[in-house]
Amino acid sequence: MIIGETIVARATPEGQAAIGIIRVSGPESGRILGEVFRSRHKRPFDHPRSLITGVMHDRAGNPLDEVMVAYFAGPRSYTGEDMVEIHCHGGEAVIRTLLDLLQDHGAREARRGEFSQRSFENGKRNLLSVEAILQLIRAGSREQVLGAMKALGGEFERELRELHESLSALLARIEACLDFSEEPDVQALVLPPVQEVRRKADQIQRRIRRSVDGGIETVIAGRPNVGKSSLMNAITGKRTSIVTDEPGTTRDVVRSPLVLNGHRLEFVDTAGIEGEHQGLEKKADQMAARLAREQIERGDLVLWVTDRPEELGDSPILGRTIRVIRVLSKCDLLDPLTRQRLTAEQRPAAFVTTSASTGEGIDSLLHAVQSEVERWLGPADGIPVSVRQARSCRLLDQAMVKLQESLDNHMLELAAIDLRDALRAVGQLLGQDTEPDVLARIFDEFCVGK
Ligand SMILES: Nc1nc2c(ncn2[C@@H]2O[C@H](COP(=O)(O)OP(=O)(O)OP(=O)(O)O)[C@@H](O)[C@H]2O)c(=O)[nH]1
Ligand SMILES: [Mg+2]
Repeated sequence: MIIGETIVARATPEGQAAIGIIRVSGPESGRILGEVFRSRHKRPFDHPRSLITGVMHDRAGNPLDEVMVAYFAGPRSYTGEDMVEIHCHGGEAVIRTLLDLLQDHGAREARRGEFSQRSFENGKRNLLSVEAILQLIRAGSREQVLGAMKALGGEFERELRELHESLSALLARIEACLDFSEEPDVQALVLPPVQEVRRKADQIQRRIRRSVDGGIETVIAGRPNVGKSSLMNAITGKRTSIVTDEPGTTRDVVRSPLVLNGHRLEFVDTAGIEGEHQGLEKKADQMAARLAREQIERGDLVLWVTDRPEELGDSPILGRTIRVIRVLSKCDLLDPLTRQRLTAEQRPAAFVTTSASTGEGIDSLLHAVQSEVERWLGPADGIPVSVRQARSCRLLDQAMVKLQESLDNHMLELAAIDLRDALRAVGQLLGQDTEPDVLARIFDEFCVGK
């Protein structure tokens, strides 16, 4: 990246809107603004960080739009450089014309995430807060907004720095003990700080929310005609999927979104599948079954539906699927004796009994889905971590487990190695010494203009 260049991009999305915002950043921002903007009242440079009304002009003096501009003198700006924000009318042609004008006067079109990258490289933001901004923009629910704001507010960073300090202190203590490891009270000496780092590391692990791209795919699967589509409609409260009494009704994959306690889910209704040797006659049926299997493999969570209690233990095709909730459907059709037996047998969370016809059990099913998602990803308003950060969290977790083992076995040398691993993981989470290609990947996920 060449810091000397002045960059320009729209900050608002394409399409018509009341206003559009264009951002300019770099040393030439002020010069360019002076050339294209005229105001009858004030000069933006005399009133930095305030909105000034005026008109944009091309080189020939033609007025192009009435706008409001704000001038930010570096380093007091988002990027840390001189910046201009232009609030223009939100028409495509207006914005395009102004972008061309600004480029004509020497600005270059910004790459994705370039504004944030400059803010990072100029020391305005660290990697954690840059990534928190990305999570905030992507948040799909109020809870996720709250979670991203916790990270942006520095809460996560503070906890990580505390853990980093405790780990370093413990390492120093263990290294000091290494020469005396024969002495019986060495263990007692390191035990309290070990408990403290464990507590801090656990707290961090508990409070984070791992991210998945898009909604959490929750696939509804089972044999034909067990009531999958009816269940999908009952869950989402919409008639997205066709229901008939004939097996083989659903062929295409039908999707319906739902926000569940702050988690963005995408329910996916699939065609029925039989065991491996099903004799499907029609090509369309065969293709539908293949599509369903692919969905099951790809899904984040599978609701395996059956209408026969004796089949609750079966899972013919769930080989590699990790997260499965078993659902007994059509429970309104069960005879009272079977119902009684099932209630008596039912271990908590082993399966959920539902009826799409009466609505029974739908809430319990949603509860089970929520618990499963939170067990996997953490709470919806937890501090969001990127895939990169999630990897570091896993390393931290592994290092803490090994640390405990090494200490249990009185191997202080090994414990020191584990502590260094843990420190490295926390350092990665804090964005210290991040490789350039990792940085490039992070900023590439942003939109242009951010
Ligand atoms: N009594 C009762 N009938 C149900 C219930 N849920 C579904 N059914 C009936 O079961 C039949 C099949 O329902 P669907 O929802 O189409 O089942 P499906 O699993 O999607 O079927 P395919 O797409 O063909 O695999 C229909 O006649 C539904 O009315 C229920 O909870 N109780
Ligand atoms: Mg169906």
